[in-house]
Amino acid sequence: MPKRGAFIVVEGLDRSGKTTQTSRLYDRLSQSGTPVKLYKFPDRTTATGKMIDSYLRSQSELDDRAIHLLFSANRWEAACSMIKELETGTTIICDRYAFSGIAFSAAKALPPPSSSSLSSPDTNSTNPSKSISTSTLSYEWCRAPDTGLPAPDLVIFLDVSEAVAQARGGYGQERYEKADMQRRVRAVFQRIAIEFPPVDVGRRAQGELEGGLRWINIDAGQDMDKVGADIWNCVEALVGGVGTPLGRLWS
Ligand code: NYM
Repeated sequence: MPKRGAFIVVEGLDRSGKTTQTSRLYDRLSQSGTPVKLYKFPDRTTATGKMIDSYLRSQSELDDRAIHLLFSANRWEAACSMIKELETGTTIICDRYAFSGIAFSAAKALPPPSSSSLSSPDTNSTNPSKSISTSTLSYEWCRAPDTGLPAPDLVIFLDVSEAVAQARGGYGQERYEKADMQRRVRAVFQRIAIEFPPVDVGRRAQGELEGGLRWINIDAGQDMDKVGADIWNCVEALVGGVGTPLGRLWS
């Protein structure tokens, strides 16, 4: 059976350097002759993406559940093409995916990080004027709409401290780009990471990375070239393609 392309997701908080690192990785792979495609979610060019963009820029208001489902629909719109590309041998690099979906939505239902508990009910929505409690934005609820999407082979989480993120020029103008929200998002990302078996990056043999989703944290506070080298160290074993069938999320 010919090998399929590898599916590699890069996740992280805002200001973690994902966009820089995914485009560098894309360039490196294409220069080495690997068929590769770069995706970025949200894809703001589609119909759902335009609604998401307007929400993120605070030009429109949406219920927390409605925006969560739009982010998921935005991925589902691309799922068929992604599956075809992977199965015909193209490697996919993806800047954010369903893990951001869970992290940013479930974070809205968390209490302030100092007393953080992922099972606590919400008292602190990003939009307190809403009549329906955001306590329904549970971790499980946020995970559900992405069930069945193609599962990545590898998630690289670019881990950046609040101090480093702030030193990079602070957060931008978009919704969620606030220190308190980012702390909550980080807590949910940590909750997601513990669901996956740890990977010893030093033993990054292909066999170890194949056959199920793996999650790797990389210190994104380092020099940009060092972060790129650490990413390459994880990805290299998958560059020749993957011999196991493409998985589906949360199964
Ligand atoms: N975001 C991104 C979500 O809230 N849910 C999602 O499913 C995804 C993919 O959108 N603050 C948030 C995270 C970011 C924002 O992302 C836009 P970017 O990478 O800044 O364009």
